[in-house]
Amino acid sequence: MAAALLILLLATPAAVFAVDHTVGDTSGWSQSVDYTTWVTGKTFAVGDVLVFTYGGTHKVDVVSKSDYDSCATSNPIQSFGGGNTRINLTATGPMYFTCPTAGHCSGGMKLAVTVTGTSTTPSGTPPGTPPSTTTSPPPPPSGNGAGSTLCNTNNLMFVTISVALGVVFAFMG
Ligand SMILES: [Cu+2]
Repeated sequence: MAAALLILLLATPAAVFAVDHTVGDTSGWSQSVDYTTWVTGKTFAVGDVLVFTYGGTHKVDVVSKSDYDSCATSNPIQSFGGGNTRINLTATGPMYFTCPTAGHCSGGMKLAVTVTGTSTTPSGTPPGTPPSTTTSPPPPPSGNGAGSTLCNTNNLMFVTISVALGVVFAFMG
């Protein structure tokens, strides 16, 4: 089981290591959390998920910055209810959430996050660059006498013997 899991991890692209952020942690989406404090120090990346859990008196609205600032509730970009809402973060930039229940946003039930690019992708090494495996011999020189031909033959024999020894040692070890 552990080996299978390891293989799965190794074979899985980095995007799978997305993070579920439970908004407000154990307090959830409620009036008792300061979400400005909650987001401090957290990183929200494309591919991550915001998980809102809340009671029946609340909802989750995705709103514009101006509606976030003013707590306007009449024109949400998206509106969710039901107590369990998962917001997939699909684009970089700021996102704004409020609770549209009267008085809740102005009471602090509002959340602003800034989504960054995928943080799990290591930088510097572009994918798809094959390691340099130059095992093919150089092209034989044309009409350059027996010396170089003999040299090539010796090299080939040396490589063959080395590989054979390597296989033997591998089996012994
Ligand atoms: Cu509310």
